[in-house]
Amino acid sequence: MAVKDYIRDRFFPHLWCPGCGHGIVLNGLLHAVEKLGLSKNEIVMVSGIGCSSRITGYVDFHTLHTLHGRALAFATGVKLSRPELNLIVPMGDGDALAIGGNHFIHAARRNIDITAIVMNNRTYGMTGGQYSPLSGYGTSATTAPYSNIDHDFDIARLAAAAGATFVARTTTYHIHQVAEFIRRAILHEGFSVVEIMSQCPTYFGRKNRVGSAVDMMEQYKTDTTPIGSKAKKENPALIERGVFVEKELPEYCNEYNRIIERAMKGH
Ligand SMILES: Cc1ncc(C[n+]2csc(CCOP(=O)(O)OP(=O)(O)O)c2C)c(N)n1
Ligand code: SF4
Repeated sequence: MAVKDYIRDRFFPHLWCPGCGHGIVLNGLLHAVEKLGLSKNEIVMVSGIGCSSRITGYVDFHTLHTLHGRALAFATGVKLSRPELNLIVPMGDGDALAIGGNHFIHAARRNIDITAIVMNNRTYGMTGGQYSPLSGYGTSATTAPYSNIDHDFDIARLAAAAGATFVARTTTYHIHQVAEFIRRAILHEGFSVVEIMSQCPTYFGRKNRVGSAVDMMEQYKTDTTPIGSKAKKENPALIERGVFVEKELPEYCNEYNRIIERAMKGH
């Protein structure tokens, strides 16, 4: 199947602003799925609410557009009832880590076989540029006109600490890595997290005067470095890109089936 066969033509043109990074993530996702040769019926994509969550409307898989912050809870239900399907959950940083933060931690802890894609634009794009937990100290937002006093945190480290068995990070500038990490995350059996730094020129970009979408992507190039690089040692402020965790641990649906079998046998 070709990449375009996975798209729902009827929902185009898309609603993202010119220069939004989320379309690049969609591109990477489609290439990952095409490379894996998955049939549309083998994929269930579940999303919450946000500009990022709109991805679900544009792909011709089984799709569920649910509640803000609750996509992983819905996806957990789907996966437990149909473990043979591939569950993909695209989320914004607000969706995944503000209102949905607890679901994120516990899905990781359970190691349920779901691919979580976190599109980190450091803002609530859909609702007009309020600050999110990932905005960072000293940034400006609609709700922080005199600068944000909340600190951010590292999504990849949180995911790893909570128990995710595949954790990777890249940016929309590194489009080949976007497709490759999503492909590996889908193949991985267990909870996988791919954080993709994805620019919101309309709100984060404008409020923080960081230039155009192209400028923001240039910054993804200059502000990031491969994991463990020499550059990171010289400049600790650089953000690391790459695969942080890739390990095998018992997967939740398999474990659950094992418990059901034991219960049926009565011991
Ligand atoms: C329960 C609930 N609370 C709040 C909202 C309003 N809301 C919709 S999207 C959103 C945040 C979107 O930000 P993010 O998840 O980071 O995605 P982005 O739009 O930046 O891609 C909020 C607060 C909602 N729809 N439902
Ligand atoms: S508001 Fe930001 S995140 Fe939403 S579509 Fe526009 S650029 Fe993208």
